[in-house]
Amino acid sequence: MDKKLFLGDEAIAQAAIDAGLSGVYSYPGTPSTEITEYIQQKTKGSNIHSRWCANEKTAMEAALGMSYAGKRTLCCMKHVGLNVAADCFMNASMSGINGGMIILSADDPSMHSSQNEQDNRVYGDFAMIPMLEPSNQQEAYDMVYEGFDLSEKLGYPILMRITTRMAHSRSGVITREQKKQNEIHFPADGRKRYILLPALARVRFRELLTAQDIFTKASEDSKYNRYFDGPNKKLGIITTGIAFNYLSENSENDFAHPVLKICQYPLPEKLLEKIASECDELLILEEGYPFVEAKLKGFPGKGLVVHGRLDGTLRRDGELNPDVVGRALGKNTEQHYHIPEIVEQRPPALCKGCGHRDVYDALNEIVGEYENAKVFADIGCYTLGALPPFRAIDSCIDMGASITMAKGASDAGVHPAVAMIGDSTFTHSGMTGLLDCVNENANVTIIISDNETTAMTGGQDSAATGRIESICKGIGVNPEHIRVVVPLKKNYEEMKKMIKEEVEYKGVSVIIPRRECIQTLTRKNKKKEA
Ligand SMILES: Cc1ncc(C[n+]2csc(CCOP(=O)(O)OP(=O)(O)O)c2C)c(N)n1
Ligand code: SF4
Repeated sequence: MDKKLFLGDEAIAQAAIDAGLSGVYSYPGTPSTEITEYIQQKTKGSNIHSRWCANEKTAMEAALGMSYAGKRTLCCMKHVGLNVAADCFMNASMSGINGGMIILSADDPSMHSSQNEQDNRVYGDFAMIPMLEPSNQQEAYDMVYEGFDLSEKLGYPILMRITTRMAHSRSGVITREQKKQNEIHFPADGRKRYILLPALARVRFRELLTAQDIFTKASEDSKYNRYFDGPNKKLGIITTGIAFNYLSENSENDFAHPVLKICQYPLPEKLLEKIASECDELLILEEGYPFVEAKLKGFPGKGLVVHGRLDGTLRRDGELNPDVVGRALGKNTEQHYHIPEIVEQRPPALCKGCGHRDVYDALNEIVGEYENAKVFADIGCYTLGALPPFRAIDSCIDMGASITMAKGASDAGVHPAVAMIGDSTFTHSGMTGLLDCVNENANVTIIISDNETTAMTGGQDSAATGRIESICKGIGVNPEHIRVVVPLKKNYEEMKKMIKEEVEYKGVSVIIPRRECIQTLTRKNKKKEA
């Protein structure tokens, strides 16, 4: 046993390694990225798979394949990544697993670095699989360490949901003994479970429905779901995940009211019945959507008075913190956790010398010549082209949407319809959209701004490096309209001319401005010097 100071993400990663992990399959996304990076660092040279995947769907499918072979596997992503992996996710709840499988979703309430604040507990509920939601870093470690056993015992993947502060704050964590990896072994009833033909899937779905009582019993018996008695029963408080920490910060040694701490789902019905019958009213403290609150409002025949995000006791959006929780408890809390003005007012910007800057300067000049030009952008550093001084883009919806939105707009008659996408985003989910464009010879100009890395999430390897031209050719783009340029001031006129020519070309064209991200380049150079 060792005590270490860990980020939540690091605690999860270390626990997976200690629990006999054979492979982590992930695509980067804040606040989940550090889990895979930690495993990459700590297991270099070992037989544990840790290379980044092309997207979250390929990651989850590979993880399911490893689990099929009997080994323990972890699959990590940010919350919106689960939308991409949802097809596999929903169907993995039908097939079940063989080797223990934990799917880690890092949600981002308050949208510190995301385009929405979806609460992925809804997905766990949707797929009807057990979920874990730690209240602190030690629990995150323990849940993962024991979670593979739980997954193997129940026969289903486990969804573990964390939020930004859990991922990115530190605490002392006691680690446990290293377990051996599982040997390869196959499921005895493999073909009945993993071939989801309708006749077999119907059987599996009934089994999943039957398993719900077992999952609920596991929640009721779980050490992570705890009832704490308190003297004032006018109010009972239910917390989920990290909200328990925030409540504890607002409490003296003991709780003034009964508290039900929920960190394992499905909801522990008996414990809920206990607190509902003992207390006059309930206050629900949960990070994200009013997930528990909404279920309790419909609790059959109880007529419960339930306070939370739905009745305005807490804000409907945004993350919780100890102050927000204090105010919901009726305390006049000072705002300890306000954002310093100097930070709040600093807008994000592309780094000085970034290649995306040169691309936007040239693009702005060319599209400025057309009345109805639209630039459909995507997700990455280049999304910052939305802000001054560039104001160069008209959309950013989800990874890959630039190419397909440009196609749809072009179908509607927009010209020029330009897509602006990064290299990693292109291989994540832009390639299939390019195929749609090629199949219909859509009149679109696609700029794949290639900085040879996944810069926005910290410079992870990009699956596209060294192969964008061949991918485009393979998909069927006319090689004459695959153009490469180095986005530097000295090539500015050449870049403008290229964009103009391809915008005027009636068909699919791809322009690849290629220059390494200066941040990754600087890091590489520093390493060389050291
Ligand atoms: C579905 C999904 N997965 C992951 C992310 C996190 N994320 C945002 S941008 C990005 C990749 C950016 O890389 P690239 O397209 O190469 O552009 P760059 O930042 O390098 O300019 C990632 C992984 C996300 N927003 N959505
Ligand atoms: S990190 Fe790299 S890609 Fe992102 S803005 Fe800075 S230089 Fe550009």
